[in-house]
Amino acid sequence: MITRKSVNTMSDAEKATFVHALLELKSRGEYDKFVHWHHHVMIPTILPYEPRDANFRNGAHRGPAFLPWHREFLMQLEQELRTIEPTTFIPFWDWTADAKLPDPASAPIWADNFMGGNGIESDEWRVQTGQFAHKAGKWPVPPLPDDDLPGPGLKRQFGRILPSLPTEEDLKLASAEFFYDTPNYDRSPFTIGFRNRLEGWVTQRGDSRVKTPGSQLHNRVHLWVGGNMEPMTSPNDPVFFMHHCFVDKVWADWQAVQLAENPDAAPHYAPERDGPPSHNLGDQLKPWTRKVQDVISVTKLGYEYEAGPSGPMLMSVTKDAIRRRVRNPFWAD
Ligand SMILES: [Cu+2]
Repeated sequence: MITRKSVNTMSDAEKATFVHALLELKSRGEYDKFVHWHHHVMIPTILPYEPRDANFRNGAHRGPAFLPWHREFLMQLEQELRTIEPTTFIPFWDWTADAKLPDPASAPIWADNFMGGNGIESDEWRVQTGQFAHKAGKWPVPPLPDDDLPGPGLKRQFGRILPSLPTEEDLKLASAEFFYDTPNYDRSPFTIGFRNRLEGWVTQRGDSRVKTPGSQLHNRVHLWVGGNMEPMTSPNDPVFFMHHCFVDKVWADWQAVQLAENPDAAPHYAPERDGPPSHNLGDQLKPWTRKVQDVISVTKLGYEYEAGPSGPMLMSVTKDAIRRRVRNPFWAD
């Protein structure tokens, strides 16, 4: 069983091992296929009455398969990293913890011994510190599709597009959702469900309880980091995987709560069938072989999440609720 830890509880040795595995994978020419997989999954998977537009929905985003596709994607990377460093794992970046810091740029994830820090404007927003910095010469990244920033190298622009990371309070709006996803299984701000919330499409337009304008949760983190995290080639920034690892942990926590509270509604995924192609429970997670239904249980897949600060907090609230329900069958929250 692989235990994925928080970036904030990893030892320096574990960080060094993880960084080494990434750099080695890159030098072997095996990392860039992850960027291409993410980029090329832009296959439109639309229902007959929907617009013929790849941006409407694709096999990995803006629909129910967002979470299972990225779960498989993370496992594919982790498996390859472990052929280089057999004890390594993908750590999760709890951005709600960093949102509490006076300066999230000072968080451990951006330290010199890990992901390196923000970019600087005088150098086309290239990252200056750590092993992934352009000048360290170990992490080649092609130019962004941006005429104003024509040069290569890893780039970040913390807080420039959106000024803040999502908070614990923001995340609770997603964790409190009962349905995994609902028709039309899209990215409308009005589409109800855990997946659409966590992906970040339910904005103030769709729900007045949302505190900050603009993109939420998963999407907001891509935009807050900026630079290479903006386009569909976002795995060019290795922080992509730590971000998505936390998204996957939030899903795993939600699944555990749902299984405890509403076991009859398992597998807690929708649609089971007749939804957009590539997004149904029995559909294949392209370009790999596993199907959505094969990646529902993290335990069956052979990994678990270390109980980070957000885990027990979410669970303890819910455990109380479960206890109340078990004791009193007529209880309603
Ligand atoms: Cu993402």
